[in-house]
Amino acid sequence: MTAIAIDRARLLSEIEALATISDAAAPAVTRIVFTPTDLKARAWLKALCDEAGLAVRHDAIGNIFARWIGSDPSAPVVGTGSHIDAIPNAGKYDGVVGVLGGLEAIRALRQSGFRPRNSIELLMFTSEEPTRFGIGCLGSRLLSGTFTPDTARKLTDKDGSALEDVRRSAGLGGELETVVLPSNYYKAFVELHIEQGPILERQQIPLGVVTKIAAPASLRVALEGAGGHAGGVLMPDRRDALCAAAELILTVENAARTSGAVDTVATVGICHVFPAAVNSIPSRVRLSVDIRDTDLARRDAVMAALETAWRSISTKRQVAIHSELVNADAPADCAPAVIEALSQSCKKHEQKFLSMVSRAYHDSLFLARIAPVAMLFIPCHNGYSHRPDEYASPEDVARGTLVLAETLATLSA
Ligand code: HGY
Ligand code: MN
Ligand code: MN
Repeated sequence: MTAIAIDRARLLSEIEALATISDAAAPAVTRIVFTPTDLKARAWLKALCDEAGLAVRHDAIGNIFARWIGSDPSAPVVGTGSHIDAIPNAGKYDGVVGVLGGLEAIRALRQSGFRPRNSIELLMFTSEEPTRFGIGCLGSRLLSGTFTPDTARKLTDKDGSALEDVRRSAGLGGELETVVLPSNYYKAFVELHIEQGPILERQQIPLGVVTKIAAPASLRVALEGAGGHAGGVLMPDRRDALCAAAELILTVENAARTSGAVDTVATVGICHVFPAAVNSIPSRVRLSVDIRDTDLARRDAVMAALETAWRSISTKRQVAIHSELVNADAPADCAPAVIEALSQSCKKHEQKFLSMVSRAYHDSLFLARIAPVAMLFIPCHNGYSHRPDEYASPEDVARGTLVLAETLATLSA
């Protein structure tokens, strides 16, 4: 076996090429699951995996698997991968670094003469982002059994199109019951990803070994007040849904800021106002609330405190407030053996690394339900992500890919 050599130029040109398969003008990237653009990107990726000599398949929800068959094809598989769907007005590295870096890691290992005992499999997960169907990690939730097929079949997008119809129109046959994997399918799973935070860059450390993935929760909140003429209804008579929403939004921010821990974060990312007319009192508001923490009990305590705060807003303002839980997932502890393999790979390549938590959620959060997982972070400039100026340097992308390749070799030898 010769030294592992990452073809940086090829990898970076593939990241750039994928970024052009987008529904937004560069430098933004938008690639929503099962849109024509997403299907084009999937076909492009499959062609690359075919070219690399991998055995490519997809499942009923569209997760793509590209396998390098090992000398013991029946042994549990070593997996790597991430997602290529992108939220509106996103960047070109979120998820993509883990998919194309994973592919490059496999190609570099094949080139080096390494031969795995355990098959090594690249995964591209369907719909890591919640944009279209309201919940993230759809593909990995179904793979891990975290989500039942019946629950998935109830999902519709904002146009009312059912997931079942959308996936079948995208050419995905079979039943969702066939997606779940047995718990011994993967020996280990390693996901390479940009940090989506500022810590590595601030501390000038080139790699992060993730030991824990935060617990995400999200809710939909509907507020129902009374509309009316902006001139004719006097203030004491109003039940303004947007003013109630404004107060509610500040309770979300305040709850995260005063939880006693910096690891509690909360965001209201969507606010739809009805009728949204300059001279009409808002009668209805729809909000999304995203709450996360590395500590499950603390996150749940914040959620309970918010429900109490919202009830008092509702009473005080005579505005009905209804919250619907979309997801409340447990955090994941990464597996010591995979953390160790990543740490040893960093040391072998004389790279400093930081053990850290992931505040973003990832498909690894759900793969952790059925396999030992860990993640490898590379810095992203200013921690920017989910915005067009998301940026990871060629050196950092290549370094992360090299350490990933080394780790895959260690785990599959
Ligand atoms: O929201 C997240 O943490 C992920 O980027 N979907
Ligand atoms: Mn993302
Ligand atoms: Mn991501």
